[in-house]
Amino acid sequence: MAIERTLSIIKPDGVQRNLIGTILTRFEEAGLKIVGGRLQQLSQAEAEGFYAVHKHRPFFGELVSFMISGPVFISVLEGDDAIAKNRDLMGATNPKEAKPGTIRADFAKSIDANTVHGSDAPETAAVEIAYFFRSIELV
Ligand code: IDP
Ligand code: MG
Repeated sequence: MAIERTLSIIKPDGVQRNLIGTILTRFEEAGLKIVGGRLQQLSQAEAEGFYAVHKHRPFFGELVSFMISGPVFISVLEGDDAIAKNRDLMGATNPKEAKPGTIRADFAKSIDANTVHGSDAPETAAVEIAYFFRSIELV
């Protein structure tokens, strides 16, 4: 297995419900190291840029409004197979379909307010990490 880095976002519903510590603990207990992170209130332009791949999808407007509805906690996770491992910890996009014990099954209220974002492939991880962090901000 390769050491990878992936971008995680604890979405506004997770931050608002004081779940930052609980969620970061799940990452750390699964062997993922937090190599950078901060709280941020995204602007509309920042959220639109981040989700640009979805800009033609019918839910784009709702997704962006939700992502700017409150602060998010953005972090970079590092470890063996970090991209897939984080996606496994997150669970399916729709919390109704997420496996028991995953973050989305345990905490998410709906497909919009689904508590966490995680990069889905090495290429998207590289782009998403560079969108939010300079290399000197990661240890
Ligand atoms: P992912 O977050 O599991 O990678 P994506 O398909 O990349 O899922 O979608 C990005 C985000 O857009 C999802 O996390 C979810 O919040 C939102 N989303 C996806 N599909 C729908 C939908 O059908 N209705 C409303 N929001 C959606
Ligand atoms: Mg995605």
